[in-house]
Amino acid sequence: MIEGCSVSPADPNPDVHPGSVARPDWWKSAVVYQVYPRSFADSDGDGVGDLGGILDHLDYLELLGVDVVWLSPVYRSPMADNGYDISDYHDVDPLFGTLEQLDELIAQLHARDMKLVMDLVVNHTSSAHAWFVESRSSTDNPKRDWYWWRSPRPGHEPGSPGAEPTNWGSAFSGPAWTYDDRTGEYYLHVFTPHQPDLNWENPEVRQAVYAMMRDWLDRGVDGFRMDVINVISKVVGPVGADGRVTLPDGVVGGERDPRWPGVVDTDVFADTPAFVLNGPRVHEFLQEMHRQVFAGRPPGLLKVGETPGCPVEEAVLYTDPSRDELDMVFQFEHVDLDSGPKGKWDIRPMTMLRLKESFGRWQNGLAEVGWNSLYLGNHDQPRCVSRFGSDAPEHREQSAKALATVLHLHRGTPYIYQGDELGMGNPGFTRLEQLRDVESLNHYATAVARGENPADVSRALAYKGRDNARVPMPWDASTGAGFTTGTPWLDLHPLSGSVNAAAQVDDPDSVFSHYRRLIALRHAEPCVAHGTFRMLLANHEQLYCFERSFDDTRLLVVANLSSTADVVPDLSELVAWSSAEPLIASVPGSSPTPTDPLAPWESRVFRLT
Ligand code: TEU
Repeated sequence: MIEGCSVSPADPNPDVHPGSVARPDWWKSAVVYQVYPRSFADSDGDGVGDLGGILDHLDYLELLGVDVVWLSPVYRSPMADNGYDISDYHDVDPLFGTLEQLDELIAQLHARDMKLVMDLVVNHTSSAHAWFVESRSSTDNPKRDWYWWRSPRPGHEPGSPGAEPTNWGSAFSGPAWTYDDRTGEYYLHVFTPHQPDLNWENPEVRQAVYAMMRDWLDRGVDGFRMDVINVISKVVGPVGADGRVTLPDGVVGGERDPRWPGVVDTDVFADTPAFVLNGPRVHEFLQEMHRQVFAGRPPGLLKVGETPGCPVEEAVLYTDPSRDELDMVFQFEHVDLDSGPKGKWDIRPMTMLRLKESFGRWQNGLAEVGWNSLYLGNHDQPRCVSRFGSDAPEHREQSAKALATVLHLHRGTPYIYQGDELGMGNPGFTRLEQLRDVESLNHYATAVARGENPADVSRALAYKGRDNARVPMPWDASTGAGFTTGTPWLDLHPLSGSVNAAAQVDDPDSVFSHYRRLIALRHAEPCVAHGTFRMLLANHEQLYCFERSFDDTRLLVVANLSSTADVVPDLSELVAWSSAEPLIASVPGSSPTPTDPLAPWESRVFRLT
């Protein structure tokens, strides 16, 4: 039994326990842990994390109590985007290990009542994938239409700026088309030129993807996190003179599509999201995928879709169980709250009120139908403590706990990004040379080329760049932080000496132990997974409070998401209780009541009767 918590972390999750027939919605009481393999643990000393490193740390994940591991890509890849550019879906990249090790990981996780969810990256492949190599070989190759090849814009010198078939911009800077002088045509890539988009209009493409997915399910994986899955259906125009559907131009310099304030330079390009997000056939494709891949398989699989630019009403369509599409989606609204009109790098202050407003709307929007995924961080976002909390030394730990308390007690499935359970903050990059992420480096080059002040661009990258999340996992205080015996591919976190797993796993007051308590509570208390949600004090600038109710159980969550001391929650008008049993208290040794003043970043959970 962990001090300060009435449930034992050892209690397995009844909905996930292999002994029990999995509920179709088992994932409502599950907690998912995201592993970014490059940065988790290196077992062969080459400075890059790998499957061997993950196998070496399964006891850690079991101790934490998570039910599912989401593994970011480990497939063969030229690593133009750290694996989100796949050249062979059926093999593991030697950098990460072997297929045998992956089979071992599946077996070992299953032996520990845990599941493995693979990353499915099928909006695009790598330009090194055999499909694309064939497709680009000639205009009449049978796989030509597996990708989006189009002729240069008439009246323009092929390969010259403006000759692209449409004026769409890439999400990683520059145009969304690259000229291939071998066949005199352009191919589409919403991300880098090394990530050509698959043409999902072509049924052969869809069948090839479904076959690959079935192979992985037959191999024992328990589901997929589907990369930018709401980008697979493009807005197409009428069939053109070349017998292929046309793709429409957008308005250059027009309003930026607020749904996905990526980095498309709308002064030069049209805002691509308008033509690729939640496209006309996306639901049809997902329902077909369900029929051809998941239907008839035992419950217990997870389908989570990454859906940038997905509004609440669209999320209901994706996650309504009666539509057989997805179990839940990663929506981006709260991770774009600090993006200004010029997009992701136009940094605006993140406010708790705006976070509360957004989360509250998503809780209400999917209260009856659909399901939320709950996350504050992942491999594409800066560390949540630095962005939503406070990484000031005196507040970092409590704010890490408070963010976790608030997130994990919402209605939805929580996702922990590796290192958040240790309270890791941004490392404080100061030099461009420290960065490795293609999105950040492309943005720096493009922004400086168009005259932006390099120092301003560097500041934006240091605050919001994806490398913030990709700093190697600090396992202990040794030279290589227990991550590697070699030279890490990305600098270790400057606080690895004090903020590391070894320093926390046996400390009942650590951020790690706080996460264990929250996970144990979700496993033991059905109200956490299945209860209704009611926001309280919606306009309070410091407090984030809400009530969860299920049958005759009521839970009250009270958190001070500010550095202000002695904040008193006036809940008298809103909630009635005769007794309030503290279930989670972030301040060690405290036994608070619901109306006691809260210290900076203090958080509490009560069972009300
Ligand atoms: O991310 C898609 C996506 O939305 C991100 O590009 C995001 O907008 C951006 O990084 C935030 O700045 C997925 C993967 O998670 C990401 O790692 C890949 O780079 C991308 O798709 C392409 O596969």
